[in-house]
Order: sequence, then C-alpha cells, then structure tokens
Amino acid sequence: MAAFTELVFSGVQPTGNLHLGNYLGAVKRFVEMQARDAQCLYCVVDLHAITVWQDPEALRGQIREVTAAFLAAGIDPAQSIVFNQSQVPQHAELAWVFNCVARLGWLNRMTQFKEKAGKDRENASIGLYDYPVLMAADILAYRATHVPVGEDQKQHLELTRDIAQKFNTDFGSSIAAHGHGETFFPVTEPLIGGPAARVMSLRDGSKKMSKSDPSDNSRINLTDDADTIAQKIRRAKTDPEPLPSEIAGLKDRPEADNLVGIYAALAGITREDVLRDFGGAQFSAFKPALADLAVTSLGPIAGEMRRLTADPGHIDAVLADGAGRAETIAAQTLDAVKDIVGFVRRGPSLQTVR
Ligand code: AQP
Repeated sequence: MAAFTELVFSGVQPTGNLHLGNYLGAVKRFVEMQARDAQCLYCVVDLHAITVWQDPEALRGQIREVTAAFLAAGIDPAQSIVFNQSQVPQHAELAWVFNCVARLGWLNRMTQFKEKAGKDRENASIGLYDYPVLMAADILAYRATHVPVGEDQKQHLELTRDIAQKFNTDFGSSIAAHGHGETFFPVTEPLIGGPAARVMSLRDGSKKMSKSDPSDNSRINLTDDADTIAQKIRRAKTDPEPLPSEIAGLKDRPEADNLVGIYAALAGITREDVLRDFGGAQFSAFKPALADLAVTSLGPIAGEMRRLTADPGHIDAVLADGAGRAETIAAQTLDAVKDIVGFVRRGPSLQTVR
C-alpha cells in the first residue's frame, strides 16, 4: 500500500431509502475526502443492517443500491476502496476481541440503541446492542485516522476512541514487545461538520431525516425524480416569517434553519451566504430556488444510480475487488492483534504491521 498521511474509513447501512441526510452528512463528504492525501475506504455495512430484520432478497438489492450511490456521487473505486462489510471477515473477528475490551457500562449509555430499541428493549437483537463495538472494529481493522460521519454518530465514535485507548493500555507491554511502540490503535478523529451534519425531517424540524420515518414526505430519497423532489420541498413544513438576514434569526426556527442548511450544503456555501442572498425573502420565493438546486444536484446522481443498478454484475465486481484490497490491510491488523493478545496462529509472528 502506498504511504498516505491519513487513512479514512466510513460506512453506510444498506437499509433502503438512502436520503439527502445520508448524502450531505456522509457520501458527499466521502467524495471530497478523495482530494486529500488519504487512502479512503468506503464500506456498505451489511453486517450492521441485519441488526434489525431485513428481507434477504431486498437486502441484496439495497447493498447494490448503496454501492451505486457511492459511485454515482463520485467515489472512484480505483482510487478509494469500495466494498461490503460481510466480504471481509476481519470486521466480525475484531469485533469479538473488542467485545472483551468494551465495558457493559459504556454500551448502556448509547442513546441510539435506546432510540432504536424503544420500549421493546427485551426484544431487540443482541447485534443492535453491540452495534457500536462492530463499528469500532470496522474503523480500527484499518487503523483509520479519520472518519467522516453525520452528527448522530458522534457518541459511537467516542466509544471507538475509548476502545482503542483501553486496548492500547491493557496490552501496552505486549504491544511494545511486538515492536509496535507505545500504541497500536490510533485515537481516530471524527470529521463531523458543515451545514448539513444533521439534516432534519421535512415534516418536523425536531426529528432527524431518517430512512425509517414512516412518512416518505419527511425525506428526499436519492432515487426521487425531479417532480417528487420539488413537491416534497414545496410541502416542507415552515413558519410564516420571512427568512432572516442573520444566523441569530434562525434560532428557535428549526424548519427554516434546516432548509437554509440544506441549501448551503448543496451549493457548497455557508448558511451566512444563503442568508445574504435570501434574507427578507418569503418561503414562497426560497422554496422554488431550493427545489431547483436540489433537482440540479441530485438529478444526475439518481440517473447514474439507475444506470449502475441495471448492471449488478459490474457492481458485484467493484465490491469483490474492493473486498480483496480491504482484506489485505485488515488481515495484517488482525495478525498483529492476535500476536498482541496472545493467540497462537498459523504463520510467523509479525514484528510490525507496516
Ligand atoms: N439526517 C442526517 N443528517 C446528516 N447525516 C446523516 N446520516 C444519517 N442520517 C443523517 C449519516 O449518514 C451516514 C450513514 O448512515 P447509516 O445508514 O449508517 O445509518 P443511520 O444514521 O441510522 O441512518 P438513518 O437514515 O437515520 O436510518 P434509520 O432510520 O434506520 O436510523 C452516517 O454517517 C450518518 O451519520
């Protein structure tokens, strides 16, 4: 592997209804990361998807659809490593080691589990509870230094950092004895930010735009056509006031703030820039401008996704190639982890990973 200064990892679940929040909070930023001096790995996290029930045939299609979205948005599979998680067994293997490092008390604090399990906690899968540990394994199997994600993943990334630090401390002398210096896993940097780190529902500015919202009008799907996008923006909940000229004027106006953030992220400008252009405008003027921008930005992606998903063989070949390249890196990490932990394994003990 060429020497890069950064190693970037991120994933998206193939759970259907890929939406504008996933695009602006994650996929668009994955594309931007390719301009950095970084080896980027982008993963369709299918092991995470089955923490809640997935119809097997639908799941296969959804894995290909997320891959198509990656490619259509501009991820270059020759430059970045694009793959699905279940093809690289080291993710699950490292997750087991981390299950023995992470503490129950840490997982009990995870708010996403509480939200997703809801009142029926006893009936949630163990996988849903353990989700953040598998996520730590996804990231650290590559010893990734940077992880671009939406704001909802902040707490999970803090847990990844805790697991890395505890592993480095618990196994400190073994890490040194195997020639890795003082630490083996990096303390990963989350990259959360920009005007669309948390895109909200179009129907309720207090709720995150989400795949599982029963109302399709709450989100813009990446596969929506131009008319549907325009209609959803026209119907988006707003308040009766015109847009303010200053950011402070968006306080306590979650729906207005959300639409301004979406405009800024799509146009690649700041919220301040948007208010400079639209301050004082009514939503009847702002919404058509936003709809035009959304259609121009997302239309070509939807078209390319349709073209790509019509050829599943090509998508499967991209995933197989990416999985092979990912496994080469992850296998080295796992060999070193086994030596550090004290397992006996086939092949000579590694002194260094790189
Ligand atoms: N509303 C959002 N705004 C900004 N970023 C978002 N992300 C998700 N929703 C928003 C980011 O998208 C990436 C992939 O997310 P995921 O597929 O792994 O799962 P998720 O966060 O659980 O997505 P949803 O839509 O919210 O699904 P459900 O409804 O199942 O909970 C991540 O980087 C995430 O931060």
